[in-house]
Amino acid sequence: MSDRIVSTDVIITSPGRNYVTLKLTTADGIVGYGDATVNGRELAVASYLRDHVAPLLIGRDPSRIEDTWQYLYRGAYWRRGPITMAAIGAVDVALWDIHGKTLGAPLYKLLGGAVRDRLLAYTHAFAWETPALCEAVEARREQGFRAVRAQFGVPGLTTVYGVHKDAEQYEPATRGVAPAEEEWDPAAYLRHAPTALAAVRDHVGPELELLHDAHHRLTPQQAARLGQALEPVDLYWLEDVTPAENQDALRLVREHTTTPLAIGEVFNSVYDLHHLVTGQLIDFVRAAVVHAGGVSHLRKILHLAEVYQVRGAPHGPSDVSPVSFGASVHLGMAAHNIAIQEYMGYDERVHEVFPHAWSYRDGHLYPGDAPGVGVDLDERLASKYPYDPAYLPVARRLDGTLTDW
Ligand code: CS2
Ligand code: MG
Repeated sequence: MSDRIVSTDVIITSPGRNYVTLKLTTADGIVGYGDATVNGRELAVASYLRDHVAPLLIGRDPSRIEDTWQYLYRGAYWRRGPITMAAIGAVDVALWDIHGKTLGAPLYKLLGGAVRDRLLAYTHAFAWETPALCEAVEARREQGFRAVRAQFGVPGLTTVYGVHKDAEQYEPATRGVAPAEEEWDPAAYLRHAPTALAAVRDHVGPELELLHDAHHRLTPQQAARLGQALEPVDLYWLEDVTPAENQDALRLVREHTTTPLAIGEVFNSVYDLHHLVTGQLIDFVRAAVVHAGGVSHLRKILHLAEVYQVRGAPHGPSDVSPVSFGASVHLGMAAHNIAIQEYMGYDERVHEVFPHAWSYRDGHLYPGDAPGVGVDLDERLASKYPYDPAYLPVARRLDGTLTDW
């Protein structure tokens, strides 16, 4: 007789930042974990799982991964959206984890096996001033990274998202019951960005891959101008230039620049990006295992993208837990058109709470050969870090109007 799911648990822990983890246990005693973290909306997805999904899972055959995905997606009248898709993603990853453990095989072997020996990673460097930014990028290269995202301060502003003035790592969310407020001025940013990034390119030479993230804050015309101005810098990509809802914006940007474009960390399903892919308006799709319905759905997105020579580059900030990050590394090992995986890195406490088989070495990621996803949860340690409200900041332009994410 096939195995059955006999219990479900949703565990929220905050070892430096909040994570939501789904734990499924089978009658045979096999445990699978899935990540359901939605930065700043953790309790909403925990409730979706506990109140609306967990009761449907009891008694199910855990090997029916695709059927369970279809049941949770098509069976719910209210489809898509970040909360629903993160919940479905958590179930999907937990089921793949159980499947791998049942068969004694690491996830990437179940996804068709390795198509590469190692997965290229990129990480972040930031500094307020340009000389310090050049040093920060160089320091990342010394740690072995071959691809680095560079973010910088803007003269005239006092704050810029992702650029902490006195910290080596940045954390996207800040503790508290309401978002912090930051400043934003597109004109000041556009005056400064080409100079800052050209200085970094001069400093590091031609070989290091450089990336930059505009965090959805430009109009199509501003984004087109920026893309053009950055062509001599030879970026690996320019990310999230315009708000994700207005997809036609990318047509205008595309028509004016050969700078490669990446978008999609906030996309939840293939329906959010199919026009971008089929219209060949982007070069990289950044959807993540956790936010785009798990391994099963991200794989479908990648298959569509493959037809149009659009490559995958999954989102991997600190707010993607080591569980779905691990699943993403397995997928990156097995999916031919994944180009690169973001690896922001984790606080030491996070590594301790989520012991994992995946590893980083010399600019690359390795999934490891533990069965399933190969990431555990130390529940005793997790319970020492209770949920602590934290939010992404919001930004206002200099006249006080709220700007886009
Ligand atoms: C960023 C993230 O990693 C990235 O590319 O855009 O820091 C993003 O802002 C956060 O993950 C939002 O939760
Ligand atoms: Mg980003």
